[in-house]
Amino acid sequence: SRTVLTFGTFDVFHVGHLRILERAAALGDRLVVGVSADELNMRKKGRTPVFSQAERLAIVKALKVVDEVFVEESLEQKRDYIVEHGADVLVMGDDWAGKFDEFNDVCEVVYLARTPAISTTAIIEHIADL
Ligand code: C2G
Repeated sequence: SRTVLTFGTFDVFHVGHLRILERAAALGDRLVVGVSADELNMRKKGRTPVFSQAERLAIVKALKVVDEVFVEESLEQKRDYIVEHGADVLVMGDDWAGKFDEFNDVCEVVYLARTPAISTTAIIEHIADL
């Protein structure tokens, strides 16, 4: 059986998030998702997510296409996470294209196209402008 692993913040969960998880799941038999810790998000994007890591984990975990979730504590632990979860495929959105090719020695690395015209930032701005 083929295990697929992907990572993300999944803050203010939207259809772009859903689509990438569906497409990731279709690449194997089991989908594992590393949801970034609040603390990692501060470092990555310079702001606290709207939804806490416990809330973001609960949402992602409840999805039909997701088999397992864990907290991604740091970007530097990617290789450990891949090995630990027995991932055969690492899937990332193409905003990360090329960035994880170094893991090609332990698993297949696939970048999927992002869903156009939707993002957490755009949603936050839309709501702020209402
Ligand atoms: N995504 C997408 N289409 C969008 C928006 C997001 O396909 N319109 C994808 C991203 O490419 C990513 C996933 O949804 O693969 C989660 O997006 P983010 O929450 O923005 O996650 P990110 O900050 O890229 O986290 O270890 C790496 C990071 O934790 C990845």
